[in-house]
Amino acid sequence: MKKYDEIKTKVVIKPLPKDSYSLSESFNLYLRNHLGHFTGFVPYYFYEAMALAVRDRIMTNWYDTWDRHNKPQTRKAYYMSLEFLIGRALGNHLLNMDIEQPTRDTLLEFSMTLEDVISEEPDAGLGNGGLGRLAACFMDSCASLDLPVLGYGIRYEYGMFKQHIENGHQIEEPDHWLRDGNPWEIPRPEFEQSIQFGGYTEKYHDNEGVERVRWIDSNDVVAIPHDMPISGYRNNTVNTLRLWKATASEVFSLDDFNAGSYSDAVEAKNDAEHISMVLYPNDASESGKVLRLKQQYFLASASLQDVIRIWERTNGYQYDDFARYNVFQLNDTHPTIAVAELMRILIDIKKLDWKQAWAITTQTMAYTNHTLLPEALESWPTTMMKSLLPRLMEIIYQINENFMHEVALKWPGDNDRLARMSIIEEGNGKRVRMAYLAIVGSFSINGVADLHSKLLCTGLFKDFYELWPEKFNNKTNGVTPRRWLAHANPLLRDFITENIGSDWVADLSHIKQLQQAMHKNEAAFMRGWTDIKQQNKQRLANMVKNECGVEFNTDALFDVQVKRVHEYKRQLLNILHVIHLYVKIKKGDTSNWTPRCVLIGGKAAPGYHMAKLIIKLVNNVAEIVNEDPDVGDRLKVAFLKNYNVSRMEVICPGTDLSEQISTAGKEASGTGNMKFMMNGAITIGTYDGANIEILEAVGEDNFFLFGLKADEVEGMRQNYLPQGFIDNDSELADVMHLLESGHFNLFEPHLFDDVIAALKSPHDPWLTLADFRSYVDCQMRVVDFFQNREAWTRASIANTSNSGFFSTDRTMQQYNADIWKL
Ligand code: KUQ
Repeated sequence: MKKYDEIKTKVVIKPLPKDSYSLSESFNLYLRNHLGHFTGFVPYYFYEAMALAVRDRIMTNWYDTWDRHNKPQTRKAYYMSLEFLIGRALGNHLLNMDIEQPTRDTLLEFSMTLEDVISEEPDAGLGNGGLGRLAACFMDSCASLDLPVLGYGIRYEYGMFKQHIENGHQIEEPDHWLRDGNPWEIPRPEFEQSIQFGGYTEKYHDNEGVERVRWIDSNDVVAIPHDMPISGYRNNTVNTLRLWKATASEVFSLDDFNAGSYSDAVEAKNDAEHISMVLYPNDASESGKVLRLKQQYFLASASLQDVIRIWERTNGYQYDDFARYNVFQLNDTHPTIAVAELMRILIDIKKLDWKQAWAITTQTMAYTNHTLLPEALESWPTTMMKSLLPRLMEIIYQINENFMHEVALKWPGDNDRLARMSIIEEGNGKRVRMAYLAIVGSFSINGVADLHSKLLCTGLFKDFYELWPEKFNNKTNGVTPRRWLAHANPLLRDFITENIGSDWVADLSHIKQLQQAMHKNEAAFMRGWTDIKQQNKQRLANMVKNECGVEFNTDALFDVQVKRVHEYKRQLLNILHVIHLYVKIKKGDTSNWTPRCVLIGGKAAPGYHMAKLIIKLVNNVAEIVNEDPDVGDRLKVAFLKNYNVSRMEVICPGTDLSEQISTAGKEASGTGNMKFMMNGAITIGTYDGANIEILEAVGEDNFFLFGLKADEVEGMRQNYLPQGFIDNDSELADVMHLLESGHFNLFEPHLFDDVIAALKSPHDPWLTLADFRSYVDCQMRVVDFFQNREAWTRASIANTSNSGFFSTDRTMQQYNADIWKL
């Protein structure tokens, strides 16, 4: 048989033309020959045929990039993440490959618009929120910068649940996004990997008489890679996102099958396939479920084995310079079991000794922390870890023992410190602290915004920072300007390009030039800017009308808070302000009133009672406010259901005011804040996460800052008396009174008792009432400012023109310069 490489050099695949004639021909072939649709009009098939035609035009670049990035002596990074919140792909590829116009032309033959076809694509919702979307933006930037970075994730059959609202309550519905297939993915069963679970370990002596450990009697699951192309912006680079699907292994099911138990065999198959069945819908909180640990190990093991397979193909069976050419970035602690798994592979399978294996591991692993919230810090019971992953548990104990020696050497006799820093948390029910395993096993540890990284060093990871200060660094998050400006806001994209050329799409630092461009013809520039904002507000208003049945007038201030619903993000503070405005209107205190449309959207984790109650409260307040004839156009409130990536593409261009109002010190970074800023919204926000850096970039005249700072929050906690704030602020008292009177739950008595109790509790961790006055005053400054439309427009332009830093291109360049060194 000929070797693949020999054949490959003979069969040269020519890139397909990208003109509308050729595209139309491909499209028709797919629609009619491949998919078999001659009659009827099912818009989904138009999407599918178009996606396949476009994919054909990605393919040669994909091969070329793969070859180029897999040459020997090419250092590569692997972004390991349990989440990639990609959203739709078609529009993104069209932009990157510059074939939007031929695509429009082709569809015109069928009297279809591109927008109709694009909206047929289901969102790939393989993530919860910011952390998953960040991974997707990183992939986009790495391709656009031609960095050899491979993404590794799980091909969940069901992504983030779909959110419905019934009688104001959140109802979750499964998101079977793969039901009609996925035209973008290429399954590669030839590169399957086997993953072990359960069983036990035993010692044995190998041929050379060396004592070794083997892991036996395990139930094995097979991981099958499915590759998704990640195209770079007009640079012919196509990177790979490799997603693993779990299936039963032949051996696994055949045993039972041969024993005559067909149904047991099928059950085993089901068990295996459950591993990649569904994304855990908890954002910033731990699930603690065995299946979640299985997912984590499944991803880590399959990906590491895959990297080693590729390594051996080009480098043979030597691992001396493995660490020179490979680096793993762990997206939070979720894939951190990779630290122990790489040790296992190198020691048990590749027969390296502990020292060599540890050197390789600690030179290739890098860990990103995304949260300080204690409820989100992962720790697994050692009992669970031992029964599911017996060999990994042994290795973790060994890592910890060595580490404890190191600590004892540096701080002799400091037993408290030993206990504090131990990877194994003692006490009844021992647990493995995954963040500590990640720190001990990595050469780099980073936070995701300046403040967050500082708080890691002074708080959560203080002991570790004292031991290894050189490991700690900051990498402020970003968002990709391709999706979040060029694709989501075509009107502004064309306007910007008319004014400063198109270089900004590939290098957002150029966006600064908007300021000078504006001065050339200020009046026209400002008019253009406001016109576009109005049109984008209309597009958003249409969506709100369709989805919520609420009429948003585009002359009003569009005030938007969309993000996961969580107490620390303080959607409640927003609602208290809405109630305050309602009280004012009812009192007739409406002279010089600025009409405001408040939009709130976001999903609550299905088991998070308080978050779900907040959604219900928003819906009830919206109903009362919107139906009150005294209120009219002065105030509108809508809860937008099923907030996701493609909805954000409509929301952020149409927003005037971006709500980023978390309790200071709690939001690690935030990335929605950056999407809004890029699209010319002005932020009302606390001194938290990346808000701080946004404020510094744009200047305090163009940002509405309010609330306690992180250190003030900690100070206030000692002696927090919410009742005092109510007693000293008649407007807050009015709001609380109305809420407590049951005005928003007239036929559902006591419905909001838990919300009220949480707000009034001296132990409220989010200190919502402490920031009420500052927030309401700040909102008054907002409306004053909005009345002067010219000033507002200037601030809006300032926000977009100063958003250059918040491109993930910059973030990725910093990861590369400081950590990856590709
Ligand atoms: C935790 N932690 C468990 C799924 C997600 C998690 C399961 O990451 C964003 C930040 C944002 C932070 C979010 C995060 N998600 C932390 C999570 O809350 O502030 O912008 C990306 O860094």
